[in-house]
Amino acid sequence: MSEPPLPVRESGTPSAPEPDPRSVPESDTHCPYCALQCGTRLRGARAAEVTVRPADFPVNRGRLCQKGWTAPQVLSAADRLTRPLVRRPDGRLAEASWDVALDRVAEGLRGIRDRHGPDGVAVFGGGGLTNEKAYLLGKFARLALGTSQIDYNGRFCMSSAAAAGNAAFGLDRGLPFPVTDLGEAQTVLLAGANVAETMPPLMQHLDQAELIVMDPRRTATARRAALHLQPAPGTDLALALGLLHIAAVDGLLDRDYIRTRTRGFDDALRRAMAWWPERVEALTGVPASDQRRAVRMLAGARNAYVLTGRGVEQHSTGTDTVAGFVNLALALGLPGRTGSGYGCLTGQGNGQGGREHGQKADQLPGYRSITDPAARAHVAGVWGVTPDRLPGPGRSAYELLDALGGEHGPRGLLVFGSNPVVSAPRSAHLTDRLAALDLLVVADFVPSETARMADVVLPVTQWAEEEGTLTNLEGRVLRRRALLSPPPQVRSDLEVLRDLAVRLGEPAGRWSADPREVFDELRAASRGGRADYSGISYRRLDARESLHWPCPDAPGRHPGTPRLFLDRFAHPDGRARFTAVDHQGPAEDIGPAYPLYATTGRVLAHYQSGAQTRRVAELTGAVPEPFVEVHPDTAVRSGVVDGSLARISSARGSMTARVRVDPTMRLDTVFAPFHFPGDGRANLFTHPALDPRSGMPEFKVCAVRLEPLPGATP
Ligand SMILES: Nc1nc2c(c(=O)[nH]1)N[C@H]1C(S)=C(S)[C@@H](COP(=O)(O)OP(=O)(O)OC[C@H]3O[C@@H](n4cnc5c(=O)[nH]c(N)nc54)[C@H](O)[C@@H]3O)O[C@H]1N2
Ligand SMILES: Nc1nc2c(c(=O)[nH]1)N[C@H]1C(S)=C(S)[C@@H](COP(=O)(O)OP(=O)(O)OC[C@H]3O[C@@H](n4cnc5c(=O)[nH]c(N)nc54)[C@H](O)[C@@H]3O)O[C@H]1N2
Ligand code: SF4
Ligand SMILES: [Mo]
Repeated sequence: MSEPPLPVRESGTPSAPEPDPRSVPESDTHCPYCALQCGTRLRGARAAEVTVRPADFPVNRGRLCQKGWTAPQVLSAADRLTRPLVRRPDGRLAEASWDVALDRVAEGLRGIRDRHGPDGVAVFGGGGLTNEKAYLLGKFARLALGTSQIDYNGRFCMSSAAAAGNAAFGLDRGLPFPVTDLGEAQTVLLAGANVAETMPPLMQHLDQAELIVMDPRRTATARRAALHLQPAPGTDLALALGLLHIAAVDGLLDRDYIRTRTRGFDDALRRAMAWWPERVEALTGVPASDQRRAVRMLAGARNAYVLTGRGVEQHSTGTDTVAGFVNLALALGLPGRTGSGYGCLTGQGNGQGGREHGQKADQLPGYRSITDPAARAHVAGVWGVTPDRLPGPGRSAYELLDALGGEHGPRGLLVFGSNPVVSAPRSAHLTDRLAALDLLVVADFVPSETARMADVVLPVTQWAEEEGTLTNLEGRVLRRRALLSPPPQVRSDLEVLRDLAVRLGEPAGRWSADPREVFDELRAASRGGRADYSGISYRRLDARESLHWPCPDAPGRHPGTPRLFLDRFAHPDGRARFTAVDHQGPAEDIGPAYPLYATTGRVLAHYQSGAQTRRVAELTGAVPEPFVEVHPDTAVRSGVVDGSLARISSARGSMTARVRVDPTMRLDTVFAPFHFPGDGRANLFTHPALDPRSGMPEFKVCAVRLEPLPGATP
């Protein structure tokens, strides 16, 4: 797929006069990247001069990772989008005025709607959007477009843990406790999480604990562990069942807790009893003695936590697998106790808030269900419409992308805050789907691989140029504060949505683009919902109050809820639920044609699709190109050598990557990061099988073949 060249900008941003050093602006805000949302203090009068240092914030306590330190460089990226771009008849993207660009979008959307009905247009959002943006995007889809077809990249992220958390606890908040509580732990099980690379400042909260790390690779995190369990990809549920089995047989269950605080234990245990240690060892490769040691470490600790990451969640059996780990935690009496617990390590900057305010296909703000008549009536009331104006649930993310441009699928797509050309599974197919659209609109601040395919590209503000709120992995609501004003021709996502809504015939009074006003509307929409923000205000956040939702607008000032479930779980009877789950293999197994498991994930230096971090010299210097980790013996068998280029192929497609031989890899498994574009996309080979309960794709396991790149010199 050739990408049309981008226009050369005619003139740079006019340079401002030299700032007076005594009046250099400063701003306390948070990192633009991951869900840890490290507190930062920015300083600088111009984009190219912004410096960052850690602010006084309990989550990162004086630390940042390499991405956080270099984040300001994206503000002045050489190819930063500073003017709207519209595709011309000759196929080239050319600069245009906002009026021309927005008219083209509105006209295109209206035309598709006339021909195909409101579900002919779709919206794809992101977990990096502020709460205000996520909220307004959901409202825009339902009201201004009238479409049910909205979903977002969080579906690819923590949706399995969310589904399992809702089922077990009656509520989904990634960590139901502040990260500082982890400092009390004696033992922490990290199941499929590589926090030393994905959330480095979190490691300081784990310094006191003995870590058990469950990962097919010997990661930086695994190297810090007291015990590293190295299962084959996609076998975690068997391992979780095996650990529960051992706890039961060895008399390590918390019987009192199980009796008084949970339901459904017997059925769950019955399944686990079929997974004795030797059977688990045969399937997973984890020695029975290590399984026993893990259970003793967890059950014998005064305080212990079980934390899951994408490694166990991004599977077509992800929800059941998380349930297996929740069952283990419940059987040991951990959740809902001070100093112990279960949590999912949410990933994106606003991965938590982004899943609460209505950009999900089945959801209305406040973590409400779009099929619940009372929820519809409440939200319609806040929006000033009758409930019958709200569409029903739409397709989940991959199903939505897969349907684009097809006979019954949407013909137009608006993308805010995602780069699915790189990050969605089976990306060659996805690129075809995007190319089949009548209208693709992308709002971004850099020409991402997805933006390069668009008919209209809308240049938007970046984190240091905007106000808003995000909710971090602990459910703590944080203020993003502007340091700089944006480049002159750049608008905020909120302004873009308002301008489009008005062009589509919505009354202007219904669409504020002021973040504070949008937040106040979000508060009202969330009032009484599961994620209740009604007691949170910019004023309280700016007074440096630490506020975790739920925080209802109660008489007096609700202090927020840093710790959930201490008295009761969120089900009506106050009890947590075990789920009776059993192991199932991955959607695709290895065989003669594709003899190796491939798994995918992250490296410290890059973020997600790399759209931002591949524009930072220091980060591309650290990891310049795609690579594949492989055991030396497997490399020999595959005919590839360290440092050469190889092809990793599945039944869906091939990725090209530089070979990194690593003797700590399993013989049957290779690993590739998904941060790179073009032929280096790991998602060219990943499997799009979806978890039936969460819609999560099988990013973490499929069958591949490794071979030398034809024509490349070894
Ligand atoms: N540097 C960096 N940090 C990030 C991000 C980033 O892109 N870059 N993204 C943020 C986001 S959105 C997220 S979701 C988080 C993700 O944070 P993590 O979940 O820590 O990240 P991953 O690397 O996707 O997966 C973690 C580990 O799972 C292992 N794994 C693969 N398959 C399996 C399996 O079948 N079983 C088990 N047990 N483990 C398996 C991988 O080897 C990998 O080391 O990181 C956040 N932080
Ligand atoms: N193979 C494989 N694939 C994966 C994963 C994996 O582990 N393996 N992990 C999955 C996970 S966990 C995730 S979270 C996804 C993430 O994948 P993506 O959704 O592609 O995430 P990003 O690369 O962060 O893309 C965000 C895009 O939006 C832009 N952007 C950032 N902030 C804003 C904003 O406020 N407004 C607008 N308009 N644009 C903004 C950025 O410049 C960037 O182009 O990838 C998934 N894909
Ligand atoms: S750990 Fe996450 S929030 Fe903290 S500096 Fe790194 S990317 Fe930013
Ligand atoms: Mo994620």
